[in-house]
Amino acid sequence: MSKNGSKSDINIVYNGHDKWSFDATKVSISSDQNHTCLIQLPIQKDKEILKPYKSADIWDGNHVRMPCSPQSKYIELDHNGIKITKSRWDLIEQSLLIEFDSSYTLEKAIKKYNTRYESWNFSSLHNFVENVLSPQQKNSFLKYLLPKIVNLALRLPQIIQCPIPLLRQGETKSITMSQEQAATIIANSFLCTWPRRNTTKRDAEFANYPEINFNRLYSSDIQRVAQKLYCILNYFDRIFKNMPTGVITFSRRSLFFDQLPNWVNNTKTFSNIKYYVSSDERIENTSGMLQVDFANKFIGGGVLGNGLVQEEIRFLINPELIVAKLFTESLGNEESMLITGTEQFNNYYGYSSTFKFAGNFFDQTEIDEFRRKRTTIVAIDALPYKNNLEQFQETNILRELNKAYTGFYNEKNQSYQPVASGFWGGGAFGGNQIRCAIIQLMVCRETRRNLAFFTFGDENLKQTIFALFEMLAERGVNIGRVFQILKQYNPSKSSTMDLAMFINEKTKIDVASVIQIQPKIQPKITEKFP
Ligand code: AR6
Repeated sequence: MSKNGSKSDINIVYNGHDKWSFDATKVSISSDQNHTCLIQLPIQKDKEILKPYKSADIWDGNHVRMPCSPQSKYIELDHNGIKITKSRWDLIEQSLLIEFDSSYTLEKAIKKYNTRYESWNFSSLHNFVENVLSPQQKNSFLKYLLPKIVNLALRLPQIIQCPIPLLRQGETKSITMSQEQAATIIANSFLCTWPRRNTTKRDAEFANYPEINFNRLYSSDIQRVAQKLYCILNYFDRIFKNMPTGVITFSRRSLFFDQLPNWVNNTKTFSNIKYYVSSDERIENTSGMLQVDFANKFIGGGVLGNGLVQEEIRFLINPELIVAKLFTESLGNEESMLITGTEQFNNYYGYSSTFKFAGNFFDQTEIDEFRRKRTTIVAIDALPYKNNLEQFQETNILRELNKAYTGFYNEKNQSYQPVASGFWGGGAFGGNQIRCAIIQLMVCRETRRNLAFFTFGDENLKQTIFALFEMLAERGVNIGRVFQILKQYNPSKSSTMDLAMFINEKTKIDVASVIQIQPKIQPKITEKFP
């Protein structure tokens, strides 16, 4: 990443055989039963203010239950001991429109409208505000930032004036909103106002949805919470200084069985796919590519808890991604989520336990005709593997191929943004890293996308994976054959031979000339995608 925060380090101008252009990526925005716009259409590219789309509140199982809905109520006993129902939003307003002199006041306020959760523990929030922040920073948070967050949260009924549909399993649906609408959603999450989202009981209405209120974060690992809160507060600080005027689209994709490719008898070879393997680039710096989020089936994973690997970091540097947690039911096997238009606000260094907020990032990504940053992130969740064998079983290989396919395929068959990815499923989820690379290469070939693959600092794997890709292309091996080979690989029996060598051995038989896997010098990314 360059110092000024521009994402142009990997300067890819791609004009290969299947020409990629920015414009092809746009999902046109029009409100219909599969696309809900929370703002009025048409969206003008210039600075005109985006107005909220207005329609009557709906309080049902197909929509987000809004904290400001007239139907959001709680029960109180009057002085005669008689039960009366009251507006929960009124209570939220009364509780939050106060002066905050410490994080304990904030905890008390939040618990006033979350009466059933008296046991919530906010110790890491207190540690951050009372111990990590300097006295000046603490004062500025309590007197300046927090009242603004409260104000933004309480403007929810003015900023969002129509029901937000839930994006449920089996549905292909999109939601478009302004960055300001995303901001009020995050402010409400910060203040834990979303109703019915606090229980993880199996039969709870939102049991199959990610968490959206921040309460669990406030009791998570002290060090991690501090860095996460720096990111979130910096995001709020930035938007209060200059409220962004862009647009974001969240699209859930769900494919039917008959829309999936035939992998087993697939005869496509790798000769006309372009790939680039790098050990020192990061997915988030690849402007203009389809950037993979190594997701959890509950989108965002542990960003509002202890999780702090690729997905969570992405959600912390582009905090608007957190909004997806409000309405995205857990992803099924043939489902993915595409998010276009979020802005990167934060820089970071380190990873996992060494992750640190590293100040502002000024995102220079250009915007499309619907005012969305041309950043598309595709969330696909790999399967977590406890043992090595499972991941080479046919059903699991097919599952991962189909999962990646739902993310990479192109409905209109016209968008060829290269995929920017890496060890999807190969970190916290324990997958074999060579297998991660091969599977994504297969899916890129099938979807006619090129692949920029990042080995996250591992120079040896970079060499091995590049040589493997070259070998498959040179030997004319097809997708179906690679699928068969993956199925045959038994890590315990082949313990002396890693997967790359195994594929090499197996494909030798396919070709007359025998080529050994050897480290190869690959061209620079600019040469590869000239
Ligand atoms: N760019 C390129 N590669 C990266 C980057 C990056 N920015 N960050 C990490 N890697 P992991 P998974 C590499 O473990 O196994 C989360 O909790 C790095 O080598 O995040 O699919 C989700 O919510 C790392 O080891 O992905 C899920 O619950 C590898 O990518 C779960 O983790 C895999 O990253 C998904 O786990």
